Amino acid sequence: DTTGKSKTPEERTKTHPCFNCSAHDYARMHLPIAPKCNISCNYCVRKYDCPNESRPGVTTQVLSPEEACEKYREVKKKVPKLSVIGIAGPGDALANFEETKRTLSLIRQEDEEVTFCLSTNGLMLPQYAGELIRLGVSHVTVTMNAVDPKIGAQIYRHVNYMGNSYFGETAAAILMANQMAGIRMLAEEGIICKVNIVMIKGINDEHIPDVVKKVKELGASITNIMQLIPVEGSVFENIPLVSNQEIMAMRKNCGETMKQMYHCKQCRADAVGVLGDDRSLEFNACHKEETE
Ligand code: CLF
Ligand code: SF4
Repeated sequence: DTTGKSKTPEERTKTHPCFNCSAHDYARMHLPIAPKCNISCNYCVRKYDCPNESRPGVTTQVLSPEEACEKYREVKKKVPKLSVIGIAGPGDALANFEETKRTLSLIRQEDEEVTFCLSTNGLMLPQYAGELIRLGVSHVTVTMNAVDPKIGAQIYRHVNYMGNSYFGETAAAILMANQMAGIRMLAEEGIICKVNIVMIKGINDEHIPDVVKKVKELGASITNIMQLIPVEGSVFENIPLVSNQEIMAMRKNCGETMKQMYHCKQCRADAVGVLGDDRSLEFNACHKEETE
């Protein structure tokens, strides 16, 4: 299967606005086909989009793979320089693997060129990395907030893996082992990996440089250190905010280890357009009443 392989992942980075800030005039479109999640992060409230790669407090309407493909056809006509299709929730892309696979396959049947990007918590990456590569996914984001299970145990309530539920340090250890193995597998195959890290005051803030060193060793290309925006009703709803200065200082510090992202817009799971100028509402017939 060579579909989508007309360009190498590096060539695709040239027109990927998240992985390359000089590609800012290219647009991406998220297809919200993945509602379920297989872990439980303490900063998450599941009636909203996954905050690992989304603006908190936004609820996206889920589409079927067929509806998503139909929407892509419409949007492609109206959005110039649409270069990237991303699967970023509203839950976890790989906790809904059948939908993710079907959506990407449908789109590839009618578009040989568009770049496939996907964001995940990484739990199922070792299982699906090979299939993602066969589907022509060239860019993957894994949200990885810790590399020490003791710290991870303060961030994740549980992990549902292979039919069992795990808690505490066991849960964190399973998740982290899979995130790390998954990133390594993808990077070895030439897939471009980004790691999102949610900076949580008093929990993982001092630990972030260690996370960055580890993911560099695994072969990731860039890290995106993000502010935790506390969501009402989540375990972390009262966590103090990390200031912009603190985020910038952390990125600068970690920039000595590897490339940092400075332009993330914490998009919706159905974001459409260039970064920073979201057109999702224009293309959401049923979301017209929603305010941002
Ligand atoms: Fe989407 Fe994410 Fe792909 Fe981009 S978003 S799946 S890598 S196509 Fe981009 Fe949005 Fe930040 Fe994500 S600005 S939240 S980094
Ligand atoms: Fe929520 Fe995303 Fe964590 Fe799942 S991975 S619990 S959707 S923040």
